[in-house]
Amino acid sequence: MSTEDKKFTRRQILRWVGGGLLFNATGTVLYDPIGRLIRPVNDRLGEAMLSQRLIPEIELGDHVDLGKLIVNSFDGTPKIDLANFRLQVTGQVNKPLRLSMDDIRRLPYESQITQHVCVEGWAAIVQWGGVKLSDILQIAGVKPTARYVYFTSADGYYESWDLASAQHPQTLLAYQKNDAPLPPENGAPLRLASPIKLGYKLSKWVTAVTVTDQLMTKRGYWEDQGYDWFASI
Ligand SMILES: Nc1nc2c(c(=O)[nH]1)N[C@H]1C(S)=C(S)[C@@H](COP(=O)(O)O)O[C@H]1N2
Ligand SMILES: [Mo]
Repeated sequence: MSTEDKKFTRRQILRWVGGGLLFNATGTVLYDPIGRLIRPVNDRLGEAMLSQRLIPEIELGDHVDLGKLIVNSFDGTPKIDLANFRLQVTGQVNKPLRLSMDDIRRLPYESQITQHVCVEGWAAIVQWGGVKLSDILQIAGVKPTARYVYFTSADGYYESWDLASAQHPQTLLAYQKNDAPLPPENGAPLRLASPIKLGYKLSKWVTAVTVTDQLMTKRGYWEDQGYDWFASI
């Protein structure tokens, strides 16, 4: 038997054992064609364990400074007509919303200094200012059946989050960065900022927030190319 054959056979056995899932030696799922089978269990565990934990705020000091975000956009900075911009909040909510930036600026302001972590191997300490996503969700009134929140962006980027992470008190829709208005390349007028999720979960140029009771096949721009969906830090 050649090495190739052996590998193939081992893989097949792993597949048979896993019932369609491919595990490595530590039991981590490497290949999961059905997803639904194991995901709900992991999600709920993750939601319970990680989503409500508060991340300590970073204190700036002698050796801790605000950092510089490396602009990371899959398709450049989209043009957004700010005068006519409205954030749409729809789906499983009692009261769908269309909010202008003036509406959003009138909501309670929240500021936090947290670390942005990109899977590509860089991180930056950032001061974010904006509104808690949970405040907006509360105004819209999330229905009891709701479990996920989808984010649509002006550049075609899309993301989905579990509801608990979206409602985390440190998950913001930010319009300000490092004590200045949020620059266009970093997601103006509105982007997600949260210390509980990796950079790719933090959608820039958010135009719509859609509350759902299930996860769709398209779960996120990078997730659909193999990156982890929960993406907790
Ligand atoms: N709409 C949109 N949001 C996005 C991205 C993108 O390409 N488009 N890239 C993500 C990635 S991978 C990272 S690390 C951060 C980078 O944010 P920054 O460009 O403000 O540093 O934005 C995230 N949000
Ligand atoms: Mo990233």
